[in-house]
This record gives sequence, structure tokens and C-alpha cells, in this order.
Amino acid sequence: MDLDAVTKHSALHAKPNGLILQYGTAGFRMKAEHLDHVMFRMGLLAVLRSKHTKSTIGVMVTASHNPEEDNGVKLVDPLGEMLAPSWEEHATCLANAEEEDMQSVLMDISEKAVVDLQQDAFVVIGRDTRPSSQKLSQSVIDGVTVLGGQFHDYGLLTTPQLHYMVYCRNTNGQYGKATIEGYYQKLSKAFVELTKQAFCSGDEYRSLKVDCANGIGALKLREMEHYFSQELSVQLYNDGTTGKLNHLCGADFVKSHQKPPQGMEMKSNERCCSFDGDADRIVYYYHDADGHFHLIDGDKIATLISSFLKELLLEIGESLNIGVVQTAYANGSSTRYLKEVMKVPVYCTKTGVKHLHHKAQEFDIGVYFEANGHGTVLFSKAAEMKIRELAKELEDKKRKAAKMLENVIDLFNQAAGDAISDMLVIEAILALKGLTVQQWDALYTDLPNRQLKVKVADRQLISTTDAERQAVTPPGLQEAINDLVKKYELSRAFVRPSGTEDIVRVYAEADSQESADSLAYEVSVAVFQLAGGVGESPQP
Ligand code: G16
Repeated sequence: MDLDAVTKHSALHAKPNGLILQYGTAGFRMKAEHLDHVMFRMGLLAVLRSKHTKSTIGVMVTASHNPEEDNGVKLVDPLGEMLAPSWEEHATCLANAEEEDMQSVLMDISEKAVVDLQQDAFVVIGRDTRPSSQKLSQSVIDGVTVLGGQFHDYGLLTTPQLHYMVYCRNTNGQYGKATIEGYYQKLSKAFVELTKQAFCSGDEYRSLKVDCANGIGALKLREMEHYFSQELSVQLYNDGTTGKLNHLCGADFVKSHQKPPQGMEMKSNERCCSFDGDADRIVYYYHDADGHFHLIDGDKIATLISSFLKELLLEIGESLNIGVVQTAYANGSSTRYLKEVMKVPVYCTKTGVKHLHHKAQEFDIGVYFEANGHGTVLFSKAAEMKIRELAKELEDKKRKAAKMLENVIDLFNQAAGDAISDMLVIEAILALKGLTVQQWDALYTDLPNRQLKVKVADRQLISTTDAERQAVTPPGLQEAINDLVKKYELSRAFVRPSGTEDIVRVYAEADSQESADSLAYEVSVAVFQLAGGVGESPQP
């Protein structure tokens, strides 16, 4: 490790005075102009992580659903998962180190993590379409090269595509080819094979409107669409040619405001969906004949997928165990439906796909989705082998079901939640089951809910327990929430500090929209008063 070279180059990527950052829900995020030093340093860290794991590591430059002026960085571990928690601490130390301490912090990480410094390192890099992303990804490359690491810059990619590349490279191509064509071919082949089996191939199933949040999803879906256009035609909205990234559009906007994105032309009962800024989340929606907006979020996506998988397993007579993983944001009706009607075990983890992914690995088939539309399905190696064997051995209807499962395995991005892959899975399932969007929506009725944001001086004052469902500090906050919840029927509420934005999130649900809105407002006032609210106080 040439530490003098690190010092020299680090000075060119100087840390702004007094800036303290924390590796959050999905890496570092803030205004792009403050991130140059973080990118350089994450390039250094990726090299150490690569040496330590003797594998390729990924660095994605994106701030996903955040406004265009923000940026961020996500590190991707060898099997395409999020960076291991113990290394998140190293990332935070390195990002906050003063210039004169850079050498000692790097040595300290290498010693604590037992990094073999003689080992080669390889890092792959991707970026989203933000104006700041290209320059910031160059800073990552500077960090990688100064520590002697090799790299491949994929340029513009969705976040899940970078996760896929890392997974492919570290399994010597067994998971797929580590090129953008490899990704398109693998997913489209599985999708085309699956939809071939559909009985209902009427026009109704063949067209979908996609709001791309004015982000990278538009570029990549355009590149990919000709691979499957015989089976599904996609019409792209908010494709980045005129609008601003994530502004009044995208999955986060649609989910949190519970209304359609700007620019989308919706006819009644037409199936529409929205990606977020880096295309790792998806939500569906439609207008009914009376013009009412219906949102189909991650919870209903998880329900559709798990019921389809259960049916296929029943058909082939295999008792592989399925588990569904959610977070505290999951609508109470979805959890009840999964447990009581579908009889599948449901688990709740903290927010952040890294937590859900980890829990989902405990099952033969782990289905995980956050209500915001971030999720995928994981198949254990043993389950995958079994299904592939059965697809060869079984006969007739059973063989057909096993083959479908095999294609489903290939169609899911098992490294990370992926809007494009999830969209194709959902479209295939709807076609195969002959379901309209309304029939899908009618599986259960969501409890009315509301999400709000509260600005406080220091959001870390709020700490939580029980998968974020209970506030531990500041004193008195949980008691206040408990008292407010008692005023409403079928109600629930919780608060937690966001790990991607400088705000506190408030979630409430109740028996009517009026009650959910009112409960969310009252809880916001409690947060504002007890946790040091700043600026204008919450408005009803
Ligand atoms: C990231 C995480 C998600 C999380 C979301 C919001 O999404 O990957 O798991 O739900 O942030 O997190 P928070 O509530 O802590 O702000 P994305 O799509 O922005 O990368």
C-alpha cells in the first residue's frame, strides 16, 4: 500500500471542514457537492474489501429516490448483496477521517479486518443519470487506482444491474454473463419462456405504461424492450428527455403521495407502474371507472408472487418452505392476509433491503418486499437444484410447473430488488393466471394509511427497537404515540429516523383515511415537540 500516494491524492479530494457522515440505510447520501472526498475514499475502501474477500466488489454512484441535487454511493459485496455491517463501520470511519489521519485509518482497517495487502483487487463501477454522477464516479476510480486496484467502469447502469454484474463475476459466469447484453438476454429468455405458457394472451396483458422517474430505468428499458416486445409492449413516461429526476414522479412519489406521477396518461382500468430513480423499486397502480386512484404497492406484489409460487409448489408436490419478509411499513391487511389466508410465515425486519435480504436467506424460498416496492425473491442453492432436477424428471403438468419455477428463478434478480426484473415477473404472473389489475388489487383491501416527514435538528435523537415499531428515545415519545393510537380504530403508528434523508418518518394507519391522516398529523406534532423539531411545525 503506497500510503504517500494516498496522502497526495487525498488532498485533491479534500474533506469539507466539520462534515460528519454516517453510512445510512443504503450507503452515504447528501448534496452532491459535498461528496467528492467520500467517493475517493469509497474507492479506497472497495480495494481493501476486494483484497479481504478475494472477490470483485461493486461501487454504485446514485442517490436513488432522492432529489436530483443529491448523490450517494452504495457498495456491493461479492454475491451482489449490500456491504456487510462490520464494513459499514469502516466506511463511516474512513469517510470522516481528517486528512492527516488517512494513513493510520487505512492501516487500522486493514489490521482489524485482517486484509492481505499483497492480494489483487478488482472493483466494478456503475452510475445513474444525475448530472453529478460522472465526475463522482471518476473520484471513485481515483481511489481505486491509487491503491493499485484494477477496475471496470460500466458507466450508466441501474443499481440492480451493477449488483448482477458483481454476482456474475464472482461465480465465474455461473449466475449469468457479466455484460449488459448478458443481463438482457438472461431475463428476456426466462420471461419469453414463461409467458409462452400463458393461456390468456389477449391484448389486455400485452401493454404496460411505465413511469421511469426521469432516471436510468428509462435508458435501460429502451435498450432492453426489443428483446421481449413480442410478449409485452411498454410505453415509457418520464423518460428523462424533459423532466427532472424524481420530481413529481417515480415510485417514491407515487407511494408516498398516493397519486399518479405527473405526465402519465392513465385511462380507466389500465395497468401502470413506476420505477424509482435507480430502478430498484417498482409500484403498480390504476384508475378505476369512477376515476379513483388505486395503488398496488410492495405488499401486494409480495402477495401475488408468494401465492403464485405456492400454487406451483403444490402442483409439483414439493414442500419447500416459503417465508415472507416485510418491514413495519407493511400494511396491516397484507400481513393478516399472508398469515391467515395464505398461511405463510411472515417476518418483520428493520427498514433497508440489507436486513430483509439477510432474513430471506433463511428459507428455501424467501420472498421479501418493502411496502415502497423494493424487493425480490431468493431461492436457496438446494431449492434451486431440486427444482432444476424436477424440471427434467417430472412429466406432464408437474413438469410444466417445475419448468415455470425454473424460469422464475432465472427471471428474478437474486442479488437485489430490481424494478425491471420484478416488472417482468409480475407481468408474467398476471398473464399466466389470467388476472386483471383490479382482480389482483382485490386480493385484500389496504388499511388507509399516511406517511409524513418531520424536520428535526438531530434525527439521531430518535432511537427505536422491535424492528423500528417502538421509539426508545427521546423520553415520552412512545407513551405519546401509544395515547394517540388509542383514539382511533384499527390503528397503528410508529416513527423512525430516515437513513437516506435528513428527516424523521412518521407512519400511521387506521380504519378510515380521515383517521389515518389525523393520527399521522398528531404523531408528527408529538415528534416535533419532543424530538427538537425545526422550521414550520406540522400542519393538519
Ligand atoms: C433505500 C433502501 C430501502 C429503504 C429506502 C428508504 O432505498 O435501499 O431499503 O426503504 O432507502 O430508507 P429510509 O426510510 O431509511 O430513508 P433507495 O431506493 O432510496 O435506495
